[in-house]
Amino acid sequence: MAFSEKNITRIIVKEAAKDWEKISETDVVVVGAGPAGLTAAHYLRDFGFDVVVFERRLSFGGGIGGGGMLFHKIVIEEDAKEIAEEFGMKLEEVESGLYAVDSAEFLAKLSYYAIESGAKVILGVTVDDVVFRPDPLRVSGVLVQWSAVQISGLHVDPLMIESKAVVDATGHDAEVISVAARKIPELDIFIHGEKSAYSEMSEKLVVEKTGKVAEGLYAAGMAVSAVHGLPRMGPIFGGMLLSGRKVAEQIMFDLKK
Ligand code: 48F
Repeated sequence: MAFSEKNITRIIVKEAAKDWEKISETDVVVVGAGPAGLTAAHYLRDFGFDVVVFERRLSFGGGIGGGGMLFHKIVIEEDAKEIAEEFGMKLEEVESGLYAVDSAEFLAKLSYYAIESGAKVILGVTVDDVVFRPDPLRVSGVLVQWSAVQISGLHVDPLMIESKAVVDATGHDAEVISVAARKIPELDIFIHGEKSAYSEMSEKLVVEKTGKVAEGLYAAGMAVSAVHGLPRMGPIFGGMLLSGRKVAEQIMFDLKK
């Protein structure tokens, strides 16, 4: 088989350009490939939407890989067992209603199922702003930049993506919603900021409060806690799975109307 370096370059540039052309207009942008974002991406694809996940880092999983203080286990509670099993996880019931999973297994299987369902995951890209339209006021996309460019501090204009819905699954800082709250005051979003830990309460509230924060803009996972001032919960992850599924269901309901 004959090929040279130019073939490798051409394939990479052409194929990546094809993807970017396609995702410049997509149904749903998910920001962050942590547990909430990956779960949301999987269910959104199941509901038939085109989904792109932008992840700042060059790896999946957000806070999963670190387990609990680097011990390689995470905990899932009974309510989320069904979702974890749908993702093929082997759950070990250690106490009544509490299951332990290896962080590597949790991370790999969530990532696998998000990709397998057809979500396009692009690593090394940071979302640093949103697109909006007045009349009716709504968020209608995101601005994206290579994370490497952001880190370098170079002034490079980003590219823009149009979408019907944006999911902030960026974790504890709710980065996308924070930017929207600051730059589009008409959206009337107030970021309360996360509280100290109360795990049981937090697991329940994070799911209850998951959903739309403005037209076209949704919160999932720990971004929900930041926006609504909920307590944190540490390395118990059932709420992240349930929140990811719930945001997908809400978007399906809103977009199919
Ligand atoms: O932080 P992260 O895991 O958020 P999550 O899905 O889950 C929280 C848990 O990991 C844990 C917890 C619950 O038990 O307390 O902390 O809510 O994943 C967020 C991902 O988003 C990426 C970030 O690198 C991480 O992988 N991210 C953050 N900001 C941006 C971003 C951004 N502006 N653009 C792209 N990716």
